Amino acid sequence: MNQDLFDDAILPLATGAMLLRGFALTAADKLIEGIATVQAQAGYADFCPDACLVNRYEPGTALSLHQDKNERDFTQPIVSVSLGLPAVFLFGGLARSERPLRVALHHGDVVVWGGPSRLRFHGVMALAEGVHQVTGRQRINLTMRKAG
Ligand code: MD6
Ligand code: FE
Repeated sequence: MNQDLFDDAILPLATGAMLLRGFALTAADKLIEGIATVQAQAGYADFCPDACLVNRYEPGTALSLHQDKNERDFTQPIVSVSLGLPAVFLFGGLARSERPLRVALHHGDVVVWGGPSRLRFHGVMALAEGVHQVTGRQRINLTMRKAG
């Protein structure tokens, strides 16, 4: 692999936090297929101690600034995969008042935040209208974290 291209695809956001541009691109089709399969299986969450949340956004939908802090284990990072329509990710500080970075996320992008960044506030701005060739009129976000 071309090392320069590889380096360019890793964008640090803060200590312990980075954007891995396009890292899930080659797996995207299989992920979308897998999400559909898993969501058709009732009760799956009951057997999933290490949580993977699937969130779907339509144009106009936003996610306000929040911390992912319902888990018992903060030693492991959050891994977030974006699929479908682009979005502007808000990546803030440890206090809600800290002005967040605005990061454009596209199909196949992965954001990781852990260590000193694990409890940073983050959110998603209202999705712009659009149609994606794979997901249609939606963005799918996979959020993975160690739950218990
Ligand atoms: C995102 N998602 O959609 C970020 N957090 O890019 C989240 O921050 C998130 O989707 C907790 C639970 C579900 C989520
Ligand atoms: Fe979150």
